[in-house]
Amino acid sequence: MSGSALIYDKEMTRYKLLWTDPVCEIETPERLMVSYEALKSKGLEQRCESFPIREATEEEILLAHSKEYLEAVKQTPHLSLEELRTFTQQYSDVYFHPNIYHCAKMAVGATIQLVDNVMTGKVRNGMALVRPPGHHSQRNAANGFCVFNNVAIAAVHAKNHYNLSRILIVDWDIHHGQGVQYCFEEDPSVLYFSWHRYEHRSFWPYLAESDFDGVGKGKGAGFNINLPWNKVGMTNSDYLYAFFQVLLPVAYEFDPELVLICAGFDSAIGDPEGHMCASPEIFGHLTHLLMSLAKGRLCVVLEGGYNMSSLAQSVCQTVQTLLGDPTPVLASVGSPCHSALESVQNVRAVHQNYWNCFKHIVSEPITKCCRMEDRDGDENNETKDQTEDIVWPEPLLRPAPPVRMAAVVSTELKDCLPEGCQQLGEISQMYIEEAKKIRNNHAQGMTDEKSLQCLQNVVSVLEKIKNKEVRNGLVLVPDVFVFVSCAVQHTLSSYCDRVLVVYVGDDTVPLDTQDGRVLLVQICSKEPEGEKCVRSLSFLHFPQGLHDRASVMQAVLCLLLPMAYEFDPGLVVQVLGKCNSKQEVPIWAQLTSLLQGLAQGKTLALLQRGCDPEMVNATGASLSGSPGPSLGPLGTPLAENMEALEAQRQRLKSQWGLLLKTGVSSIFNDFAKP
Ligand code: Q9C
Ligand code: ZN
Repeated sequence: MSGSALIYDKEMTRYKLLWTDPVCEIETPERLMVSYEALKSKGLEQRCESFPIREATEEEILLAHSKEYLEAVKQTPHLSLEELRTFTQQYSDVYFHPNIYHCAKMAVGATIQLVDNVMTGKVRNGMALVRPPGHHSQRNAANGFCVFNNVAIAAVHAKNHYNLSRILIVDWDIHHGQGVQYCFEEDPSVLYFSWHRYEHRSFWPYLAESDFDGVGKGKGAGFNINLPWNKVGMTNSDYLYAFFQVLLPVAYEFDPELVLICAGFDSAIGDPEGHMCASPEIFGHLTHLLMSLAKGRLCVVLEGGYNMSSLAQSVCQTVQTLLGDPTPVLASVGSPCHSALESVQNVRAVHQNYWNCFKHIVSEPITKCCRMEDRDGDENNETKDQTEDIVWPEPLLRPAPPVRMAAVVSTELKDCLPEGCQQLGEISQMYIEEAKKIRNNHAQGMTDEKSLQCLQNVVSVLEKIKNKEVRNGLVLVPDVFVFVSCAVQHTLSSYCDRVLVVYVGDDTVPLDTQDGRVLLVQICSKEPEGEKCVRSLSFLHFPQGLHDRASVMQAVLCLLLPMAYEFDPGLVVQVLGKCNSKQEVPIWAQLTSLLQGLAQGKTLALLQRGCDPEMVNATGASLSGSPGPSLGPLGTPLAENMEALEAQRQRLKSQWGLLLKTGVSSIFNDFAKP
């Protein structure tokens, strides 16, 4: 199963604001036109599957709205201009038009079509480009440019129609989707995550329930996660920090069967509403990080986004990632700002009773305070023009190498590899010479012909990656340690500034990490001898073993990925020793998929010859772009493992901004006075 759907119909551009209203003037037909045109001009639209669009039925609309409200909206096509204005006035920040009811039915229909095509396996994922947006609309009310709640309706539809019991909704729009929150606040089968500009309740829609302590009600307590941004100007680092330290740990623990995104791009740079500073490329990464959940079933649905170039670029970044192209380059990822650290810590603390992944947090009761330095004042008075003057570099193209993966495995294992995987043929004389040179410099002990041949294969794969002929490589080698150092040395001397090595296993990896160009992260169950932590070497150590998936995922999401993103390698080398058990296959596969977000997806996997064929299979599948297998809902991580991880974080945090924590007074508060 593969392929991405793009659901769009020009009809949804056929309504607009008919009178003067400075609040609503940003919501224009152009928003949809520029998004769609950008997808076409970048050749992305042509690569997606298109499906005919339909209006939602009344029955479907009633899944999230009252009969009275539907009947009222149904009358709007027949109202005069004056009557429309009056009708509009009963709601906040929204306008009506004679054709908006028709468009709103199409927006819901498009979203349901997307969900149906994903759920029935016609495509793996997709995006619906719709207007009007949906996440502010409520059972009885239009609100914030929204008429019907597209995503909420589609979630209820998916629950009913496919008997789903766990749906994740990620709302990365810069406004709080209070309509979605209200719809599911008592429902534990729909986990709603929203980040939003809040500024201590001084930003629209000014609701107390948008704060971090809005956790859901009754049975749904814990299944609503609000991350308020109390300052404008949040960056890529803040967004990634929120994903690594809040959303992803919870999402993996929840183990959704379907992921829906309320994809507003008013959270990107240049937006007159959001005033944030995250680049369009970040949406490529946010999308990628969600693509390994729910077997890849991911439905992206447009919400806001009011700067035409920022919006169009962000939509393209999102769709290109859905299609599986290499993830974009991100400029300088580092420490989140203090306000973001504080918000994140508050959310984690308030959710510690609901989520195992936050259980280990020791914190004092949270007190809401409005920090004086957070009151910057004038930002809200900035005009639209000022934000439109902001400039940023246009995202670079993300060309995909013609071959996604090249592999060198023994004949018996060939069947383990996915289709389309290139088998390495003749090795050019140049690489044979190069391999000899490397052996002479780094592996004098390697004397047998077979090993030298294998080294030629590794060199050949690395050269193909360098020349952009191939994106990933997988090689089975006789001795991972000898080959990992050869591979790293060759890469550093020929084309990369930095290499990330991820090793799963207990033995000591003989790698020279002194010059800071190699970051070695070792996932192990035995406490390593000697130095436990220098900048370029870190041990994620699990004294109670790697079978404790909850702890391992926590380490991957909250430690490994943050360090890796900050390190920003030019190549990832994944190394797997022999002694790994079948049990670890799903974790390794997930890790492999997630690491595809680094180094524009360039990975060399070195597997010890004789390792489990299922490992070869899973690695090949993940490197080819298959979503990792589900890990099942994660249980409680073992205390001793978590303590070891926290100790490691304490050692590492001075070097990696994305590992910092603060906000509450606790023994883990990195900013507490000694
Ligand atoms: N600064 C969506 O993004 N408030 N709706 C405007 C003027 C309305 C946003 C206030 C914002 C609604 C889908
Ligand atoms: Zn918005």
